[in-house]
Amino acid sequence: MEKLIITAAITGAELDKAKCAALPVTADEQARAARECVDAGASVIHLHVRDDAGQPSQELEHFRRAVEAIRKACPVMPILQFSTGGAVGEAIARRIAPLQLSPEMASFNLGTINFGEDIFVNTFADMRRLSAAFKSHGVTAEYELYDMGHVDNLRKLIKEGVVSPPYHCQFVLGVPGALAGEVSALCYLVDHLPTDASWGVAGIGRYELPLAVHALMMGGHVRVGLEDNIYYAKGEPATSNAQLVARVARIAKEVGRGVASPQEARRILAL
Ligand code: KMH
Ligand code: ZN
Repeated sequence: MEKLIITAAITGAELDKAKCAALPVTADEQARAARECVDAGASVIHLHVRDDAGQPSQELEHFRRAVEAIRKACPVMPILQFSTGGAVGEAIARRIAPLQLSPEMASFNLGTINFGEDIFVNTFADMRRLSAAFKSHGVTAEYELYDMGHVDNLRKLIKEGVVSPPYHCQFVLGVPGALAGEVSALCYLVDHLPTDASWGVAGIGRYELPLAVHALMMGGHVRVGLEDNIYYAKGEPATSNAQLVARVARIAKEVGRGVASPQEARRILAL
């Protein structure tokens, strides 16, 4: 089986320190978190950034300073995967903007969902616009799928020639308002992917650990981190992103699945 790529979603856009004391928010905190996650086995950092007030931002300068801090803190540079999802409600033009910095990867959301009490909007027009920006800045996409129909959306975009390989897919399961993180849902999604796609899974909240364990046995990759889940166990807050990464790396090693370094992940993802 291919080595396991662990992605750490370290910050997200929906949380703050009042909800999660361990959440890295400043560039320095994000750099420290990224370093600890790489040391624990992560090869990809899914990156949202914040402004000086700690609010979610898609501004280039805030991405720049986070990247700079991470570069300084990490002797082995992880793959940085910028978020083009941003915070719920953010306009598509602002979400696309960080692609101008040509990160190695960025997220590409494949459809509209309810997101708690809000709506996370990703129309086909948004996706076409996003794809054009990925192409013009030479950025590799990670496709985010939150619902069963999102595999059909991917197939439609492929058929229309809007997107082209590689198709790295992340199933983000358990968002309130979208598909729950049941193993049967994961199996459906895996079975319906284009044959040349690779996949990973990000279970939200209580789904994080069981989906991670299933994915690593099924040959998929895994995303964990405080963006997705703030608990280590029921009623026990996670103390850091690295704590969540280390557990997955430990389980992977126990079951004989090697964990990819950032360089190995670059090869696997054809970056
Ligand atoms: N913050 C969510 C509304 C992404 O990073 O691409 C969207 C999100 C997805 O986090
Ligand atoms: Zn995100």
